[in-house]
Amino acid sequence: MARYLYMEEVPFKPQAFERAAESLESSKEDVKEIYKKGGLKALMEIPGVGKSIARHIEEYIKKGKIKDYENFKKRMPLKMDEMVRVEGLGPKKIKVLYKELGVHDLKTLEKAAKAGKVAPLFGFGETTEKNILQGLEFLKRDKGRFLISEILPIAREVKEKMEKFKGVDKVDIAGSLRRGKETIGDLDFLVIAEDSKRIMDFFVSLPGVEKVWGKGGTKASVRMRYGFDMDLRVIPNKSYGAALQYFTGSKEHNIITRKIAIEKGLKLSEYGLFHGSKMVASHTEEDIYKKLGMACPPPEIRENAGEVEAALKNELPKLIDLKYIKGDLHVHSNWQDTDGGKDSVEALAKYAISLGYEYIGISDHTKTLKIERSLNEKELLEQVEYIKKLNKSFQISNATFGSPSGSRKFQILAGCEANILKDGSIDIDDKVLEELDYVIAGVHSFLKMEKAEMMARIKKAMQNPNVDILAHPTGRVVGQRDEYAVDIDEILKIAKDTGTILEINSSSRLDLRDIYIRKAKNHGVKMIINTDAHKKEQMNLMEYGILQARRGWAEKGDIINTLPIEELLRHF
Ligand code: DGT
Ligand code: CA
Ligand code: CA
Repeated sequence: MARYLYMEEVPFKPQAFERAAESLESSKEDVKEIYKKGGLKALMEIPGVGKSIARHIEEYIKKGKIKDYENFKKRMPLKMDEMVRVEGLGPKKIKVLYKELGVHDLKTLEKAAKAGKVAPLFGFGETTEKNILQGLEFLKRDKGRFLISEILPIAREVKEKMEKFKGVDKVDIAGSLRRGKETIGDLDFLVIAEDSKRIMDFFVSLPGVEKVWGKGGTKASVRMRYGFDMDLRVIPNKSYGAALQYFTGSKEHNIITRKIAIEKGLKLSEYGLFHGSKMVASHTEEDIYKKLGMACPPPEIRENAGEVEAALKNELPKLIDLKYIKGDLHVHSNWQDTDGGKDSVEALAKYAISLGYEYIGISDHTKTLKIERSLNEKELLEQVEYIKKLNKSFQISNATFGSPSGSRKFQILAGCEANILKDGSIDIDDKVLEELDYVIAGVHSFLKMEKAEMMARIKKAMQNPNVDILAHPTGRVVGQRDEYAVDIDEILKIAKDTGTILEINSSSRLDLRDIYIRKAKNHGVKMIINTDAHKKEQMNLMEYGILQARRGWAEKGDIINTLPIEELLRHF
């Protein structure tokens, strides 16, 4: 709704709606319940919800729609939601496109841009037009796949609902989600249930199901209202392992495991591993792999990229796990944004403690970043002092952790996420950088440089002795934006030479791809898994960085935020 209001130039801020929406999304209690219990008054107690927004919520709960919103939409026939997905297009630009050219969806946008009508508009130009066309191409290529962090929470909810359903013994999510892929085509559920008809009826009537593609004896398929499909298969207990192995995939991994079975005079299918008509293994995945003469590869590496060879030699990697992570070093605080959108250093530290971490690093943006408010030298030094004091204060240092050498105190580290300027210099004075516990540097501007120029720029930054971590090294954002023109092999070489740590960014960037992580590991380049959280709950994104790292065969020793604080600090 905020986006539509923006278009209308209403006298109040659309941010008010965005804030309210965020607060509703992160609320543990269902808003309907809040309303049922306490009415309008209770709604107004939700942070960011005033009288007018509370009324809108009330109207929505009662009628399922909001009249003002419907009216806005009627007056503004714009497909805003799809248009803002084009990289670089925000409500302001979309408004100009609409007013000047009548552009109202991706189709009309493409037509206008291809006809060269966008460039002459005030505030647009050739570059913007080219970027819009590139953004459109990107959207087309990526169509039909969903970011893992959008899908996993919904998948878990569905799984839990089915697990609670009477007569259901077991539910698993197979397919690409089990393999932790960064994007997911569809969800594949496997269940063991007494009565397959009943669980299938339940499945096709789950909340969010928009369409039923099919429902047979043991298989059902639906479209969810978010746009993705879900398959359900009811599996007999005795072939569960075989089915899980088959439907986890990948297809390429399945092809090679079947080939190995054939070499042994066996036949592997989704029903089991057979010798002639005799089933020799099927109950668990481990049984099957064992009978094939190999260790069971973790789902994340089942891509036929060497895992089968390693499993046959019993040389599978011991993959990194969330439980080894001791802290998050890429977290933004309200020092860079006093608007109330972000959390205080204290709140972030407490949240980190609740996650079982031993340290957290605060890394606010620095001065030249225009999109977000950011810190200059003076403010950074103030923050260092502030964090020093906080570390001494009772509240946080109260948290201690068992370690071989006795108990340890939780610690907040003072860092920053500085900008790598066009010429490769850092936008903060080296004297100030030296005062920080660590420095993350990243490219945030001039993203479209030629490769040679971009590499010289990144190299110079990595060679700065004060730069410890290269943030989001390739700049890719899943589903939104391609990498900058970088040479990953060269980055790895520079990282090795300079001791720069590469970041696995767990947000929707996930730009250090699985193959790059594996290369880094093989080069002996150290990595760190960070969330880039802009509020405390986003520290939970760590899970996605872990999955990505696992897909890249990373082990505990490759990831520096598994280290206790003293050893971690030695890297900086
Ligand atoms: P997605 O949905 O595109 O993100 O990727 P997956 O891997 O979840 O693929 P999906 O849903 O088509 O199929 C689930 C699994 O079933 C897949 O990972 C392996 C297995 N599978 C599907 N089709 C074939 C096939 O033609 N041959 C073999 N060997 N396995 C298949
Ligand atoms: Ca799938
Ligand atoms: Ca599927």
